[in-house]
Amino acid sequence: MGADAGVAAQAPPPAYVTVIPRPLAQAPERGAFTLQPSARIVVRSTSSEAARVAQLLAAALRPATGYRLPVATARGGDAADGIALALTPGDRALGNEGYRLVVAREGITVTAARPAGLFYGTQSLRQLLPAAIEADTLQPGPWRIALGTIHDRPRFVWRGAMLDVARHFFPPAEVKRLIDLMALYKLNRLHLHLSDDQGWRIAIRSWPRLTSVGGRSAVGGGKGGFFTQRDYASIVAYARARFVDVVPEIDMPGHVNAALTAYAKLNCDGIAPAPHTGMEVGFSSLCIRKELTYRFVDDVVREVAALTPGPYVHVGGDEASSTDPAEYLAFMERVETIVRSHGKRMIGWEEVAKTKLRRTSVAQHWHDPAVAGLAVQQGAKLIMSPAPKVYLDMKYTPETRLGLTWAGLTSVRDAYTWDPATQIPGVGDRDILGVEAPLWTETVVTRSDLDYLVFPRLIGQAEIGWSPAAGRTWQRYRWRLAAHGPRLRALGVSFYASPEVPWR
Ligand code: TNX
Repeated sequence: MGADAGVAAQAPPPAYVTVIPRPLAQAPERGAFTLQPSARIVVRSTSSEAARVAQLLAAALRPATGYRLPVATARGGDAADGIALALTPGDRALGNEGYRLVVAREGITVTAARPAGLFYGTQSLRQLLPAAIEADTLQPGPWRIALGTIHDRPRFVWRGAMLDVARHFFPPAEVKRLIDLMALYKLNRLHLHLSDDQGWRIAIRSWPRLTSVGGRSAVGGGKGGFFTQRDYASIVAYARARFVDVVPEIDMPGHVNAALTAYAKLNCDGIAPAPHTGMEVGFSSLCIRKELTYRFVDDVVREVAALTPGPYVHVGGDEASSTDPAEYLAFMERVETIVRSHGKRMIGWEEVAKTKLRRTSVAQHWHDPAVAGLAVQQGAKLIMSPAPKVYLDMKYTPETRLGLTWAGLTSVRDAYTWDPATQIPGVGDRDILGVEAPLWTETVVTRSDLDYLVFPRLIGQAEIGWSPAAGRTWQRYRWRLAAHGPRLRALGVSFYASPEVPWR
């Protein structure tokens, strides 16, 4: 804690201040609760989801503490010297994701109306413990938690990250690790960009060459890779257990070179192009006037929708500069109908807002506020991913060894100091589902590359998506973020230690 340990006793314990995303309300008190080796986690509910939240908490705390932390189910009663998770479905005040966390001398209680809220309460609890709690080996403790109360609920329902597995492939274990890190910061949507010019990354049973041929390329000539449907289902289940919905994206009608290499018949001229291993965009298109194209789209969307418990399928629609503009509009409208016919709602990048959009569809703003605004004019909602603020693949500084610069340089401060409700004239909170930070992977090959660009900027996006805009300042945030340095190190995250932040 360094200098802060000397701060007068009436100052709030740093632990509460440093919880990210900043909770709606918090009241630290003097004193601390110490987690004992005999502590239990008690679930006051018969919900199996609540029990699973308790198991995840126990699994998170066991390695560093070495405690057994048995999970017990009890009606009423208290969790003397332990942690109680109480589901109170009647108590709707905190919504679907809110929670109340009370750290008292006698024990800790998390209360929520829904299991997601319990889960988020336990994530705040992790952050109130010393950073060493995140180590995967036994640590000395003691495991003290400052007394106090947190009352919390998110501003937006959509708090997302996107991973492009098409430019470079990341196997299921890496995706699950990212899900774990997202969950710690209460992010709840993982958008997977599953296909692009350089590779097709999800097995489609009715079109097997998409992966057997289209999956074998990557930017820079790497070996590529793909998810079997089983791999993909295991990612979806892992995410779901952590209250993250996976949003699959199949990009069309542009960004399809990998599919076109796999099936010559999808090309207007019937000739398959060579695999693409460069970084340029905008040169490929599905053949809009072939009926086969719509059979292809229907098959792909059907199989992807069947693997998707969440309500959305993302169909890209961006940068279709090799598609005739009128044909683009007709194509996207048909695609929206196909997505709906498989029981899902369509998301597209903002360009889809140029078409006649249903109110249940969603556009993702990345580049042009005027185009994104067309979606809101049609009654559809927006996901906010303005590139200069949230694109995790932009360099931090000119010296950053990875990343691109087309949207500018994005320092940790730049990534934090923006608000979703002030990006597009006339577009406010009620038009916005939330925030999503994409990692495009043209320059990202390894786990440490990924860590370096994603962290710490994603943590700031998590706060923007969850916390009230009022009272968010860079000066306070940089100090609070600094406290996450030891935590990220304990988690093995090779974050960019930006000099803008007074890291501990
Ligand atoms: C733009 S954002 C793209 C991607 C690139 C990215 C690189 C968007 C909808 N399209 O194809 O990977 O820039 O930053």
